[in-house]
Order: sequence, then C-alpha cells, then structure tokens
Amino acid sequence: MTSHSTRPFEGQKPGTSGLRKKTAVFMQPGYLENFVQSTFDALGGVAGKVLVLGGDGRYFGREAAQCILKMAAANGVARVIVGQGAWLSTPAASNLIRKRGADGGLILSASHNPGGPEADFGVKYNMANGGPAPEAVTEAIFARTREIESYRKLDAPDVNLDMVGETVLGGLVVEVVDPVAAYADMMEEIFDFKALRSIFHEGFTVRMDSMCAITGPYAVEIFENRLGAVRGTVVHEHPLPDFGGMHPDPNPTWAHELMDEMMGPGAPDFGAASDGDGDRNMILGRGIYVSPSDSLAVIAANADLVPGYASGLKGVARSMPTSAAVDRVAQKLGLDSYETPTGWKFFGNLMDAGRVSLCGEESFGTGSDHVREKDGLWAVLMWLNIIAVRGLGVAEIMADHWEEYGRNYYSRHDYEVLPNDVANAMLGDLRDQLESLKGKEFQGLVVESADEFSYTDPVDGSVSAAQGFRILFTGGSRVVLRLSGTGTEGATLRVYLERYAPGPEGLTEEPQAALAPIIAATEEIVGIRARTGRTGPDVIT
Ligand code: VG1
Ligand code: CO
Repeated sequence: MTSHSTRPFEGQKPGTSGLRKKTAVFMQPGYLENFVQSTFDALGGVAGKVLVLGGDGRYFGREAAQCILKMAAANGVARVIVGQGAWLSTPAASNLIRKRGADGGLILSASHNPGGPEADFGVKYNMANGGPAPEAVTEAIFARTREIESYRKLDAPDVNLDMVGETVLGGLVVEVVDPVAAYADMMEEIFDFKALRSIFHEGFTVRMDSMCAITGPYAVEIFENRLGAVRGTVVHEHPLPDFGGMHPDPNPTWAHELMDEMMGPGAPDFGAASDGDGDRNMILGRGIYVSPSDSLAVIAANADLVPGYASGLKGVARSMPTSAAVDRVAQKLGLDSYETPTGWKFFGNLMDAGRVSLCGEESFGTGSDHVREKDGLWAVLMWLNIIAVRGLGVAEIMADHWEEYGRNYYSRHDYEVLPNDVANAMLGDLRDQLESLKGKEFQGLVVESADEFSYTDPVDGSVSAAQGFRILFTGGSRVVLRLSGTGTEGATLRVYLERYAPGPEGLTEEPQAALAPIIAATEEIVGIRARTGRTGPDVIT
C-alpha cells in the first residue's frame, strides 16, 4: 500500500521562503506528507525526475528526509541526490541542482529561525534553475494543500544517509553525496585562492561564527583546510539539531558573542557569521560593523577585483527595502539596477535572463548568479578577496566607499510577535491615509510620496502587489514598513529606515542618531509604539 488517505491541514501557505511552522506542527502525522505531495502534484507529478534533498541539520531534518525519500519513491522519482547526514546548505543545494542538471530540490530548513522541538522547521521547493519556486508555483502548491485527499509513500525501512554511495528504494536511486565538496570546488573557481592563502599565511586573522548551524563543515573545509587559516578560525562549527540553543541569525543582536569579540581589545582583522541554512552573512571588521546594504554596495563597486567577475557585472538588483547605496554604485559604473520585492525568488528571472549578476537584501543576504540563492560564505569570500587585492582593512574600505559615494544611513527595526489584529489594523490605517500624506510635514520632514509597492517582473510580466509601504521624504530619506512572511508566531512588523548623507561632512554619525528624525516622523504617522504598547523594537539591525 503506497496510497494513504488524508485530509487538508489549514495554513500550508509558503511565505517569503518556503513553509515555516513550529516543529511540533510539522511533526503531526500527515502534515509533512500533505505538503510534499501537494508540491509534487502542483509540479504536475515527479515521475522520472531527479531531485536534490538536504537541509541545515536542524531537529526533525533526518526524519523529514527519510519521509520525503519514501514519498519520492512512491511517486516514481528516478533519483534523489541527498547530502550525507541529510545535510546541505541552501546555496550548496542550489549549486547541486544546477551542476547535476536536476529537476528541482527540497530544502529542509527554517533558515534563521531557531531549531529544536520547541522551535521552528521548514520546507522549501527549488526549481531546475536552483532558485526558490516563484509565486505562481507556491500558490499552486497552497491551492493543492487545500484539496488534497491522499499522498503516496512507500512502506520501507529507512535508508542509510550516513554513508556516501548509492542505494535503491523501490524504483528510486538514492545517491548520498559529500555535502561540502562540490560547493568548495565552486568557490575555488570563483575566487583567487592563491591570494587568499597568502594573506592567511602572512597572519591575517578571521573569526567565522557558524552559530552551530550548517556552514560549519563548509567553512572549516574552505578556510582552514583549503586556505590554511589557523585551526579555530571557525567557531561553533558543528551543526547541532537545536543550534546549541543559539538563534542562528547573523545580526548584531543574535551574533553577540562575535560582536563583542570584534568590538573588543585584540579583535581579529575580520569577522563573519552565517545563518541556519548558510545563505545569510554578517560582515565585521576590527571595531566596525558593515550594514548589509553597504556590504552589497562595496561588493558591487569592487567585484571586478575577483576572478569570477573580472569582466564586470551584468547588472545589480536589490530588494525594495534595501538601501539605495548599491544604486549609486550602479549609476557610476553604468550598470542596470533593479528593485524587487523582499525574498530571493524575485531575483531568479533577472539572473536567468542575464540582466544581473549581483543581488542583495538588507536582511544579510548577498549573492550572485553562480547559484540562484543568496550565499553567506560566498559573500565572506568576496570581502576577503577584495581585502587581499586592495590591501586595506574593512574600516578603511568603508571610509573610502562613503567618501566616494556618500553614505546611506540605514537601520531596520523589528517588532516581533505582535497580535495579528493589531498589526493588520495599524497597516490598514496606514494604507487608508497614504494618499493624504503627500506634502505634509512630520518632525521637519516633508513627505514627497507615499505608496504601496507593487512589482511587475520585467522578464515574465507577472505582478506581485502589496509588497510593503514606502514613505519618501524630500531630501532622499525614506521609511518602509511591511509584515514579515517568515515568522511562525503572531505578526512581525519590519520598519526600514534610510537617510542619505552626500558627504564629505557627516559621514561618521551613529546610525540610530542619524536616523532619529525619521524614526520620530514614523511614530507620528503610524503610531507603532502608541498602538502596540511597545516601548521600542525587539531587534535593531
Ligand atoms: C526575511 C527577510 C528577507 C529574506 C527572507 C528569507 O523575510 O526579510 O529579506 O529573503 O527572510 O531569508 P521576512 O518576510 O520575514 O521579512 V532566510 O535566510 O530566512 O531564507
Ligand atoms: Co537563510
């Protein structure tokens, strides 16, 4: 018996990046099965196909992988390429899909959300180009979850996922591969490993915090084994099911151990952290934090120093809430630049069409067309390669960049786990007053325009509406507000603040101070604190 009858579960709607729920929700009998079968059905069946499978090592990942393999077998999949131990970072999975010419892949992760029985789990489907399923596909999956009546799953013992090699499960070939090798090889093709080896040899010091998540084995292989960085360069390098209790979100709040080290005496030359599934990065220098929007701009401005991009970039793209710092670089270099909604899935078409080679988000996501996901370790290697060529430290590179382009002061304020009705009513009221805001003055700032962002994909013409509220003030300051699509509890309000300083004066202010008037104007317009009763944001990045 491979067919099992089932009934739909509520709310299996993929968000910004896949379906994320509390682990216990995913562990309900039939829950994962329903979502996976709905995915297979929405794709028009998967018989004869080749899929990639792996995840970030979080709790329930191995069990989920076994379940998916049995479902793949019962659905007629020809081959599943799975990372040893059911491990694959998100960018490594994207790479494997592309390199092996697979039809798609399933990634088991809730990314930067904590893991464990009390925390979060997630599943995401990626397409044959290696990128996250576009909205048309995630909507078809969701539609299918609402009418599903049965799923197919082979009744068979578990497959050994700890040994590299091939086994057979019914008519399915399960190919267990080293999760790191192909990815590390690709990095060796993009970057100047010789130059990198020599800076490590000369004593350049790096602290890479893998936060007990998936990048540990990748970072040890690349930095310590292949580039000769001293042992111990990578910390929290063993992926653990609960990430050792860490919240694997590489930002100053959650990566505070690394922050303290980089801001303290005796800090190494360079620091970096990555998230649960390895697609995010945080960049630090001795005594300096690089905002992700600035990191994207610096990478754009210096990309041609890296062998993989020596002939220049095709174009750049950023998500709408990301600062305009990269736009200034694009303008100067004569590159096309694009503004997309939040979420990596919107970059795929632009990369596939050859319009852009570099993309980024303010949420610690940077990547290029080497894969179709953002890529944390790639971003770290971009910085190191740029440093190796220019012979400057992070602080010097930043000062130089701001001097040339001016500085986009930037910060994101998150208000987490708000009651859904409060958050929805607040943004509903903002929507109602958008049209009347133009020309009004708040805290000395005059509103130049206010709207709700809607995106028309320039490649396939698809429209994504209601992608966040933007209020622009005269002089280039801006606030953006939207609700998170990755949370698993209540509503999370994200407030993105930006102010441009052309320089040469005023380039070294503290960002929160530089943004204070915009923060005050936002409170006057939206009334976040007044309406939620909160005294301030939970996380500031
Ligand atoms: C967040 C970020 C977004 C990112 C997404 C997935 O989404 O803001 O920029 O693409 O997470 O990243 P949201 O809807 O919560 O704002 V990851 O590393 O969690 O896959
Ligand atoms: Co992630």
